[in-house]
Amino acid sequence: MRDAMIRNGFDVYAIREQFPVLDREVKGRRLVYLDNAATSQKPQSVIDALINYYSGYNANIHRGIHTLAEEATADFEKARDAVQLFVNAQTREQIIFTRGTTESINLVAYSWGRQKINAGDEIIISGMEHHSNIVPWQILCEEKKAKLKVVPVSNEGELLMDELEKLLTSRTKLVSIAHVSNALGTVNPVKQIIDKAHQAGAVVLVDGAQSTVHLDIDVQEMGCDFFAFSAHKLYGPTGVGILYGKKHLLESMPVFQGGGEMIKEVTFEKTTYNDLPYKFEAGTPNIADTIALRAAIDFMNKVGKEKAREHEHELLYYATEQLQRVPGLKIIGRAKEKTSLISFVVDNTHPQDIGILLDNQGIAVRTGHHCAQPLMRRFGIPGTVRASFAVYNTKEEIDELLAGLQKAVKMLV
Ligand code: 7TS
Repeated sequence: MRDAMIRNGFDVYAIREQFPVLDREVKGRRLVYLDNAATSQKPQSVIDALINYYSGYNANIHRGIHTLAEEATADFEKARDAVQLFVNAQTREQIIFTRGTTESINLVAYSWGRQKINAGDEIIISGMEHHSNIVPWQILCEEKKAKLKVVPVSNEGELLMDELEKLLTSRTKLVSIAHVSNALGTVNPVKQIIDKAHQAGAVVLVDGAQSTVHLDIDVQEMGCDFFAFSAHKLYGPTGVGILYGKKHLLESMPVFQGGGEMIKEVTFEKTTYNDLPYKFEAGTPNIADTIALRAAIDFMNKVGKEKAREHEHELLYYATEQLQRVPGLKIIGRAKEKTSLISFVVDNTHPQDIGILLDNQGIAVRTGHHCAQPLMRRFGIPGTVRASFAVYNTKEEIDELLAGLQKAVKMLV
């Protein structure tokens, strides 16, 4: 088994050594961390980047002329360049740092949405959205008397594309859709969705919170108007998000928050605003964590997305096969295209009880509605148990999950 996970220059055990937390014990057992869709663990290089910043050149950026401020500013802006390359944005000005995917989506809803959405307009989302891609649009629609429409989900957990076509009208101003579902793992056909939405004259926001770590992201090829994601799901720190936008859209959008950095000149009579991207980055940003995001991108580039994906797919297929051996287990979400995530329920058990019994064996999974309550309602369940795999997970860990589950189910049923 060990040899099966080392090949083509990919060595999962060497990767694991870069993640100090994977060595710890939980409840007397070595940690098996399978909650990567919530947040991934961080490699030593990311932790070092944080320590180096705070111990070597902590300073506020863009303002100071002293050496520390110059060093911090240079590294902060290098992170922007790294993100630009990582998602293949046309220019660095189109990369805006936020606090997370949630804030990126809210920025678009507040700024673009308040300017462009009027009474009677329509916004389309899907039935598998995270609450972060539902609630900001609901707030906007309520305020503007616009209509929120939802693309339904099939029993397999795929979007019903024919229904999308029926929902698109000349009143559709925005389609905001998850690239990958956090609760099912479904990879949505975003390129097709974007083409159809553009034909109808709508703008498209892609929520890349779950896709960016697994798939190659090329925002130009994808053609999306906005793309939002979070550093903490990409082996980077919490508290940093990214919003990519097409330049003409970002330029025409009103400011989001007011404060320092986002201005050119302030008088009591009138304020003029800064250029992109600073126009949308009010106040002191999360300097340390943004700098450390670059280390996370370096880590992913070194591993190679293609190799990571191959490994994660192997884990997905292995886990899908192995988990069927648990009596009464039903996988929720059987899309043809999935990332390395399995959601499931087990007859006559509650997901939370399974989660607790797994934690007692050192196995970390997510249980509950995964901030996708409408999707859970669609499947008629209160929630699921979700095991999500990262580049450092192994087949041995899936074996431990299987054994842990069999034990838990025996105790509960
Ligand atoms: N969109 C999707 C598809 C997500 O999976 C998440 C977080 C968000 C948006 C919000 O990202 P944030 O970084 O701003 O919080 N998803 C999860 C999850 O599945 N479990 O915990 C957080």
